[in-house]
Amino acid sequence: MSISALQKERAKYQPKLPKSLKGNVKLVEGAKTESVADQKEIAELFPNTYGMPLITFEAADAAAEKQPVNVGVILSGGQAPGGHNVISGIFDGIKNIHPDSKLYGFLGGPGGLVDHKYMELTADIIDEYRNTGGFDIIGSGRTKLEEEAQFDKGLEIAKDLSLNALVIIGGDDSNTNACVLAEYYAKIDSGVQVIGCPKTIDGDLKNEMIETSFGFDTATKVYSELIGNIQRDANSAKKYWHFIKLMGRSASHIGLECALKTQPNITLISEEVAEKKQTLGEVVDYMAGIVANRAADGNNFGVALIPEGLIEFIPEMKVLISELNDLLAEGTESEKEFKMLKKSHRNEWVAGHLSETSSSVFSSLPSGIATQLTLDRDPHGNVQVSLIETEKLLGEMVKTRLDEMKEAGESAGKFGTQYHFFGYEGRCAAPSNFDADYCYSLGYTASVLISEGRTGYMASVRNTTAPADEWIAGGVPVTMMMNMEKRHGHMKPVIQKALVELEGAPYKYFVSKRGEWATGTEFVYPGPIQYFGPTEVCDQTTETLKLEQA
Ligand code: FBP
Repeated sequence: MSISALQKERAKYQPKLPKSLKGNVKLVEGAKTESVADQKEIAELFPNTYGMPLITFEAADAAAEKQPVNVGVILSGGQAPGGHNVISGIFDGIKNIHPDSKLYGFLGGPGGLVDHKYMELTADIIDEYRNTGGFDIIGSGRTKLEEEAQFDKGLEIAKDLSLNALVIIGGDDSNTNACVLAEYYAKIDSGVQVIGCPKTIDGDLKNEMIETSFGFDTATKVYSELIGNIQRDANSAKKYWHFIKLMGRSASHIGLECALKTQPNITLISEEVAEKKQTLGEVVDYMAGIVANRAADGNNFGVALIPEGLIEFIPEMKVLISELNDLLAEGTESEKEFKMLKKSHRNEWVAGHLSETSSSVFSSLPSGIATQLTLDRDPHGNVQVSLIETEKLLGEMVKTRLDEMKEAGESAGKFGTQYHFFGYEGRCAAPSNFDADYCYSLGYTASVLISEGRTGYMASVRNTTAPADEWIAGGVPVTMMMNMEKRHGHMKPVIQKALVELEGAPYKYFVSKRGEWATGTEFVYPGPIQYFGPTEVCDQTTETLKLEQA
């Protein structure tokens, strides 16, 4: 396989570990834990894994002799930079426990466990993937491990391979399922432990004990580089407004972090829109106001960041989407009627079959977007919100608003747009030093939790704005992060998703600055991720973490 010069050099990088993991390690039990909410229900659902103590690892003088451990690892869900380093951390960790330990990778995500598709990860294979982006070492997938039948199939292969433990590297849903699996394996006394690792570029798997999910640092650095480059282009040509949609299924952490790094003119935060119950029209008015103000100063250019999940946070759009899901549900009489219509008559028909409010929202949308809402559905028949080109929707609506303002003599500027979507280009980048170190430490921590016989824990590495040496490694019971939420009509125990906190320091700092960034041109150009060079350039963590831990 030919590799780039950077990859060759980067392979030599030795990720940093917390001091406590470098030699012999001792486990220190902390306080017993409770779930964040719904304690009674969660305790009843997880009798074997509820209430376990927090764990931290500390350096020890001597270590007891350990037996080899066999571990199976699974990558679950969307790619995030650093996954390969979690795996190399597990590998080095279990080899340090005993050279005869073995690591197996299940192929293509959780489905690999159920279908018994796996490979042994030997030293040669691991070495090829150290410090690289991507999940291609074993692949990932979105099969949900939810059914006991799947757990039993998994146990068959775990027994065949004499596995002591499974490590599931995933987001909130995958770790919720990891916890259910841990509970089931404990209940039936299977002897197989389950450990989770916090992954997702979205940054929404975090709490008191999990400071950040891995991949967020690198992905936001990649997007911020690109945003900075576009800002410089905008400030050079002075003729375009760039509307940039940023990945992140639900929460706006990515948009907020990129805004803190690059200081664009407009950044929408979905959580704020929901809190203020803003209408689509109000969001458009806010954006058009900034465009018009800049135009009045002779600045017919700018950059706007739009979070991918925005649409579902606008209350009236949420209602509209839900009405469309019902109206056009597969197999219903109304869907059949809709399909019989000429394409040119469909939007009018839909508007006539919605509630008064939804009908007026639907009719206010640019016709291409309205059509998209009625056509693109997922396998369950729901509108595919992630496919909606929100950046174009807002760009077109801002243009219409500005035309109205022009007619009323309220604005005289020009408004030329360019549209972008940044998502996939950040998910498999070579991990930053932070993610390379953090992921390797998470994997190594998982191996120690396994050798200590723990199950139902998530590997945790804290104090991450300090140098890696001072990071605190340990484990957090997954049940501690859970609450009960309604999913598909039923109450289920799930890990609480972390949205942007409107009382949090990163958001408050952003609010204190966004006025200046809107009118002035205060762009910051972060440039590409640096892997070699001065520590203040290479080892910076996210602005979000810095502000949260200040
Ligand atoms: P995870 O939550 O699984 O980490 O995935 C995050 C994400 O990258 C979202 O930001 C995005 O909406 C989604 O995955 C895209 O999914 P897909 O890779 O299936 O297109």
